[in-house]
Amino acid sequence: MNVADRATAGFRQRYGVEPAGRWAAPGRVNLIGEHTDYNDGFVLPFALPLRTVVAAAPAPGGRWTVWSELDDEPVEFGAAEADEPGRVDGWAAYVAGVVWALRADGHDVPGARLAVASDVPVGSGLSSSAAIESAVLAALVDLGGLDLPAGRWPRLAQRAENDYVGAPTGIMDQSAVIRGRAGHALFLDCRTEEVEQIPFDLDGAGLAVLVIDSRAPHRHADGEYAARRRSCEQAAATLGVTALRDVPVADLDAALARLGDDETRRRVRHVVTENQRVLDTVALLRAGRVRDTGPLLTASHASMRDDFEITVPEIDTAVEAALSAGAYGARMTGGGFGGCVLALVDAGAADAVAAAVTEAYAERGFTAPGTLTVQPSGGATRLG
Ligand code: GAF
Repeated sequence: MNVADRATAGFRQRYGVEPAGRWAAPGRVNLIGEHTDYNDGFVLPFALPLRTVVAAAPAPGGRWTVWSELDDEPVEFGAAEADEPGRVDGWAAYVAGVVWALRADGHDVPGARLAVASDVPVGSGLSSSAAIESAVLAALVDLGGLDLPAGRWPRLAQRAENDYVGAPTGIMDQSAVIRGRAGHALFLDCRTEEVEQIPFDLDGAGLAVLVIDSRAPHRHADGEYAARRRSCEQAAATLGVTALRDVPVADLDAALARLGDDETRRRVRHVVTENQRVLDTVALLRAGRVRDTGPLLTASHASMRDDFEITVPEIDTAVEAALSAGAYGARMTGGGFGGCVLALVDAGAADAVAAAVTEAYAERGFTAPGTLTVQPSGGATRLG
């Protein structure tokens, strides 16, 4: 059964009636621009064909009931729990967080019954959290007839994650998941929230993006993510700028000379050079030179490995094996400490590259990786 049918069937089975509609939001990968979003910088993600679907209908009484195929038992909460971050936890916190963010923004959120099904793997760094937040947000906006233009959705969904769930993430994932467009990568300026849809025609170039799920357990990901963010913010304060976005790559050496310790210097170097790599990648894509972006992807990986120190052995192994098997470029995508690698490969070589990574994993005794090829796909939408 496909994911939309699973959501509908779950809704019928759980609530005994038909849903009023179904809303979908995808996962994402980030082509390039890692840990730049919360530094007011640039990112270039795209939405995946893998989606989370929410079947929903209004419910009387101002309460919310959510069932997910991840869990037998539905979770029910009212305004009191939604208004106090932390009262609802686990996967349902992403749902309660959206209710909270909408209410905090002054909206009269309708009570609802929801059923959630998803093809976005949880804990693989493909933004399953942004997908559920965004699908729920789309559903509640429609069901309540709320006056909330889609341009404001990413910030609201981010607020749900930052302030209700408690993860200090940036604006990239929710933007990609909400604003993604088929056949395009989303060039986002995280300071101004301006976006440009950049054509990313893999088929036309005879290429494919292979996504490799490292299956590495997330090791201390939350604490390390927050630590990276703190160190970037402290460095910006030391340098007297609003955010590291304000350090142009031409001024990097001068900026590094003003920082007291080597670790901070490396963190700053990653962010400043990564912003430039995003701009360079966009320029190549605008010129239709998709294949030539490969070295920038690989340079981004080296920067995450050596300067930002957010990779793990499984991830580095996947990148090295993909490159040895002929990928034009490969890099970890997402927050780090596990998650996925993406590799830019000839369309006809994707299987061979996947097999080479699987073999390298077996040699090192790692759990076998997951692999799939993906196309840039559409963002959050109502299915009907
Ligand atoms: C995670 C966060 F949610 C994003 O905001 C971003 O910082 C990313 O890590 C790293 O680029 O996905």
